[in-house]
Amino acid sequence: MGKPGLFEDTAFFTSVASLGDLPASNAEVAFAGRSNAGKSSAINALVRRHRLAFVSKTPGRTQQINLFRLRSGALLADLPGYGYAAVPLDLKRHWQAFLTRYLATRQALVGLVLVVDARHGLAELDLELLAGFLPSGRSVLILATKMDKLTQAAQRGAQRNIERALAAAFPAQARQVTVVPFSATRRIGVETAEALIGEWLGVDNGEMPMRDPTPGADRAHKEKAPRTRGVSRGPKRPR
Ligand SMILES: Nc1nc2c(ncn2[C@@H]2O[C@H](COP(=O)(O)OP(=O)(O)O)[C@@H](O)[C@H]2O)c(=O)[nH]1
Ligand SMILES: [Mg+2]
Repeated sequence: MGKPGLFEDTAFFTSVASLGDLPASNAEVAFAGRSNAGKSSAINALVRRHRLAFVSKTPGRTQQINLFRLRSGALLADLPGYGYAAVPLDLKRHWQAFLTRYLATRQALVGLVLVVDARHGLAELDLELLAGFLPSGRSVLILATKMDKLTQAAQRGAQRNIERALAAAFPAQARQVTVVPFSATRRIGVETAEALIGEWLGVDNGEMPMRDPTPGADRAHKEKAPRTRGVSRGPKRPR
């Protein structure tokens, strides 16, 4: 005990509804997934706060990027959910295009956390998102969440289904993707997810790029870019 955790003291930072309003960032981890998959709940479980990210009773509501700031200065981005049936088609297209552009242009992005309801597995839109992101060479963590709703045997089956679908769709990029069984309510997979995200953010060696290479990223905002500080004592990953 006594080691400050990666997500300790995480605080709400800002919300943006357009990409031009994104703040400067040195390192960012984005949470994407279908509407209602459990993105906000996963963030809350990781940061050990009940209501930091807004958990919605009405699916399809989050239509902005909510950003949270870690003690290290890195940002977590809670992205708008996709695929909710009741959202009008042109609005759906708008948000899909928005996500695609965010993933393609956000230089600070070190990795993508894709939150998937383990009972449903990977949906077409999840595969499309991965197809757009994996060629960048960056890492993906798939949180197969709501595992608490499945029996032990069904949990193993759900994970296997996701891994098989990945291997079939992206045979050359399998090494970029890690599937972790997860539950926000039962706190399954929280430590594994934290260790992996910590690795992406370089908290094990305290190294992190200090400048945002995004063109014009510091133009719109007066805020000082978040800086790393005291992040060298993150949890070591078992090898
Ligand atoms: N049983 C269970 N319910 C969950 C879990 N994660 C999220 N939920 C529920 O699923 C619904 C959608 O969660 P939310 O985090 O708002 O999803 P988001 O739209 O992806 O951000 C809410 O009713 C949550 O309480 C989980 O791990 N287990
Ligand atoms: Mg949400």
